[in-house]
Amino acid sequence: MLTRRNFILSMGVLAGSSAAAACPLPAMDGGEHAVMMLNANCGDGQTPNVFEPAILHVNVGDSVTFVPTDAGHNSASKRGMIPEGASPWNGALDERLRVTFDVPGIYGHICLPHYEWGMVGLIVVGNDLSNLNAVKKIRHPGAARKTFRALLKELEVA
Ligand SMILES: [Cu+2]
Repeated sequence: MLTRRNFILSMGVLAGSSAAAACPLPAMDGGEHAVMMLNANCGDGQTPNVFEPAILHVNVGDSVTFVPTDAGHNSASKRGMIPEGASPWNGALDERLRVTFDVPGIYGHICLPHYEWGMVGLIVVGNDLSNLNAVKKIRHPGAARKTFRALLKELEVA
């Protein structure tokens, strides 16, 4: 029987477990990767609206699933920030979207509602940085400029 007290207890357990479970990346098999869409950074719990990981390295032919761990986000490839011949994607809000990467190179992607607030990420396929200069030329509004610059710098020194 669900008494009021039990109801409150079970709500507490649910809230606690979902907060703890939000951070570790979902387990994926070889060739399958996940990027979580989060309201706050796992590490510091502060930086709002992030892709986790912000930079993901995958092999040619691998797939990435954008996971709507938190609500209100999407992933869309940024025009001019994907390799020539690659297909763009544009996930709906809260959509769990799986994208397969057959063309090597750097892919920049953004969350449309939080683009200006710096919710952006990079996926590098096949360790290929040959479109780096093209990617760096793209202009961004607000905090996206700073975040993309920081992520691209991380790529260059890695
Ligand atoms: Cu977002």
